[in-house]
Amino acid sequence: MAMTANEQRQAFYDRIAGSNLTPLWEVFADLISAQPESRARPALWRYDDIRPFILESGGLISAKEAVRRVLILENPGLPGQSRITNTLYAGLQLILPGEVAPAHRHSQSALRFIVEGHGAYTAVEGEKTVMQPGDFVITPSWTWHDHGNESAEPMVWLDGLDIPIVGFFEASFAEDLDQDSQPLSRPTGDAQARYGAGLLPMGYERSAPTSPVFNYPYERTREALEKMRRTEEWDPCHGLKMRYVNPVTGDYAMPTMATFMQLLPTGLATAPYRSTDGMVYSVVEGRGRSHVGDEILEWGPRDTFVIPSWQRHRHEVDADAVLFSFSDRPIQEKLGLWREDRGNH
Ligand code: GTQ
Repeated sequence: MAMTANEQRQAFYDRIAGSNLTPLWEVFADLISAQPESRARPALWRYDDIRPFILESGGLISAKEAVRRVLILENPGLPGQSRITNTLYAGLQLILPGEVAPAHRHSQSALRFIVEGHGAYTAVEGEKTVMQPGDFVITPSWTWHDHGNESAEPMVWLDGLDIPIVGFFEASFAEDLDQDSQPLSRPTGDAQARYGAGLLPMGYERSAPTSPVFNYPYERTREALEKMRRTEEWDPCHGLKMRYVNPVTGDYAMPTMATFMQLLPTGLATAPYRSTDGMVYSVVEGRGRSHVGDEILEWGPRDTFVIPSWQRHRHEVDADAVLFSFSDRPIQEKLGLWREDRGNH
């Protein structure tokens, strides 16, 4: 019996598979889609729902034994992959009074966004910074960092790392320091004074692509938003949205992850928006909801939510909202890939 065209093709595919060959035409539409087709889903983690689990993890393992005691926020569309978007990792890290998360360094860049607690510290390259809710703290690629809690309360922060990106490039290196806490060589506040006061030391040149400021305190960010709101210049899609910058270059504070803080006033309903960078949000203040496709994410203080790449969304605000967010936008922009779509086009 003569083979059908399909059978002929399949037999051909089977034969060439032995030579590590496969036909493009069978996979073309998957490889080169007309539009982004994220497998990630919109999702929200209500802090009140998951806080008990975070605290429970504190009774199961110490920060030292765990190295980092973190519950990973896994996108429900990407199970088992330790990622919140296709390119980004996020987790909630707990450090209890008296604990130390031992010093290590790795190729992956990390951001911390403080969610609960007061006064724990992160040490980065010989300087400690004390953290408060709403602070944005950076540990650049390949810098030694350890965390400790000398306060009387548990501290929880959102970790954002470029783990899937570094994994994609197969460029991961990591090592542990031979002591839990790194030696300190600079007083607390040194980086802030040197690089974060609208001044730079004469002759200062920086080769690293990450901002030398490693704590952007919420107090200052919040005050900037509050002063700016008086002009009532609201962007229809974003309200009042600011990006964190590297003061040396004016670029994003980190080379792989963009970070933002935005203020959305009570009663605002934003215009539909989408962009090619999937966004992770942490709610600092206020209440509202985000409509993402058919889903509605109802958010309040300390909640985390994610909007995948190219999913049209809009926000409705019940009470003055302050939202921190991060995405892979710097990389996409450098590669000429980033796109946005404002409104309903
Ligand atoms: O604090 O260094 O959530 O290395 C994942 C990996 C946190 C950290 C994470 C890490 C860290």
